[in-house]
Amino acid sequence: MPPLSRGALIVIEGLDRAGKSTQHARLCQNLESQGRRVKSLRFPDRTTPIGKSIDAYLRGESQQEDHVIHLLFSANRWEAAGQIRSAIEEGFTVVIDRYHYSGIVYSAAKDKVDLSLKWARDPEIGLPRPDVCVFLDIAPEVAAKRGNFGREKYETSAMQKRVRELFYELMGTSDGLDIRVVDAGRSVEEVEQDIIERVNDVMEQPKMAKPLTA
Ligand code: T5A
Ligand code: NA
Repeated sequence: MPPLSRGALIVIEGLDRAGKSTQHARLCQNLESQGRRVKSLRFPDRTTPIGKSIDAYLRGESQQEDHVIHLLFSANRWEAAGQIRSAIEEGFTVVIDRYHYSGIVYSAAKDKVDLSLKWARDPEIGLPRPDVCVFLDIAPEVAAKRGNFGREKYETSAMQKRVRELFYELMGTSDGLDIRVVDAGRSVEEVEQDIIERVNDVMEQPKMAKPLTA
């Protein structure tokens, strides 16, 4: 393992119940067992004051106007942006469970004329840009059969179908350059192995920790 001047920024993305948190935990362990210092984060971070508002909204305990909740999700990332940047500079590999990709796609999936992918992306400009985003792809029907589906706000078949379409639309933009698709409909171990391969590809030469651009 060659020494890195900076750590890599890795994101795990996908539909609800695609297995992100399961794979996020395994990836952190795998990277640690390679001898790397790892910092693990997730969005939404439900522990901050903004995160608590998001949590109440997702659980149906409070209402938010669609643009407002979008900006709260984005603000929740900006709260952590400085921490992410310093960790990378200190040589930590930062692994995040959901990031701005979810932020953009879930809001745009509401299909409001004034809530386009572009509108949704603008508040994210300037956040640390990932070296790689592994997108766990799964058919919404398969995801819906996994544990606890349907508990939170966006866990309906119509919403998940639209979210998946928009993830593919996003892959056709500059964000797509960072995305690697992994078939998440297989066993936990098969998905894990695929993720390690995708991540190892970029680990040797992480990019220059650039911010997201317009
Ligand atoms: N959101 C999020 C926005 O709208 N804007 C934003 O900016 C952000 C960041 C909450 C919601 O917020 C939205 C998106 C979401 O709708 P969350 O807190 O990440 O986001 O959601 P969670 O409920 O924590 O996570 P998910 O529902 O997305 O589940 P995961 O993490 O994808 O799946 P996981 O690993 O918990 O697994 C789910 C179940 O499947 C099993 C697991 O054991 C578990 O029971 N499983 C498998 N079963 C079979 N085969 C496999 N390969 C399996 N892998 C896991
Ligand atoms: Na999760």
